[in-house]
Amino acid sequence: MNMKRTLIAAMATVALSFSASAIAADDYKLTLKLSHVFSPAEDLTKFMDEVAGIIKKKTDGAINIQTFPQGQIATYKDGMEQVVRGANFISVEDPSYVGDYVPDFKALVGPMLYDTYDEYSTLVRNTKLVADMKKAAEAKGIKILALDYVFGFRSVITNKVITKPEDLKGVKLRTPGSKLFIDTLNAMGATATPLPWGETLSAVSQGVVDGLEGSEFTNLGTKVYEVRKNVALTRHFLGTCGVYISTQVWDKIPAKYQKIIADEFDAGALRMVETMKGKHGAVVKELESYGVKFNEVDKKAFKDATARIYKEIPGVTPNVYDALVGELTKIRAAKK
Ligand code: X3X
Repeated sequence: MNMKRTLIAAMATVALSFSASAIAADDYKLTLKLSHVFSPAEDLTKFMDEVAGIIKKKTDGAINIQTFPQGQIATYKDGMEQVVRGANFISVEDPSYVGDYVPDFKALVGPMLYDTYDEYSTLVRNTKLVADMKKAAEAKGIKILALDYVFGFRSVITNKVITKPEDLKGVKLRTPGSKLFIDTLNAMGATATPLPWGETLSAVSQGVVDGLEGSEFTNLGTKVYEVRKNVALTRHFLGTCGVYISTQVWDKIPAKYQKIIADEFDAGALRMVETMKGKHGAVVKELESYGVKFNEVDKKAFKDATARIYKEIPGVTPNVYDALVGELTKIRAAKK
């Protein structure tokens, strides 16, 4: 009789604990602040707002992601620090900022590496090389939800016509404060001048800098064309953002909500890649209608000038550049 009572008591305890966790999951609510520097007119902003809305709907309001565009709250390195410190915060930044914690991410988005959006997206989604990088980021407290919110190749935007590295001598170009960007634009021959995006257009207008580097989508979305008319098609970086959350915060989110969050940020990036591929031609035409001129450059000269960057990244895994090129070669061959 005692055995039976003990068994019934144990089953009741288990049932209660299950129902408690079920109630806990149903009562679970989390508000996250999502921060980036893009303007309301830019696609990245629209995609972040869209994904946040879908997640809120699919979790019946349990996961409330408040989006803060245009650098309203912490961005760039400061935003990444919020993530690493375990704040209820999502940072949307270039993967080179993850590189401050896992240096190989600087090589992942290094200069003159990619020819298409798709090959980068395939690389970051389907290779063990990048999967291992993501694990290394988690060991540093950074859960990566996406890496391919692509917003176009970044080129040099000035009034002076630029075709080769020598043309950039003495030319001050605004870059984001990422050391990878600063070192790369200096290697290209320019004088890199780091500024947050919010100060960039006024600095260009006032002649504090001679120009900047950015994509056609940035050019159109933030009206760079009103202050600079020449784009030298260096395509030195693929403009892309990753989406990062603290592992401490992530691990406390119930699994059913983790899946929705991960799936929707993942799907949003794929939608954005397709959207940007489809829009690029029209964006170039619209910029040309505003008087913007595009010119080809000596790509080999810029590639040679920036090759040393991969060897100079402190703490980078030896031969990671060769490993990236090896994966890209396989991806390109598979597409043929
Ligand atoms: O960290 C995210 C990107 O690197 C931001 O690049 P940035 O600071 O040149 O801004 C791009 C613009 O499109 C923002 O409006």
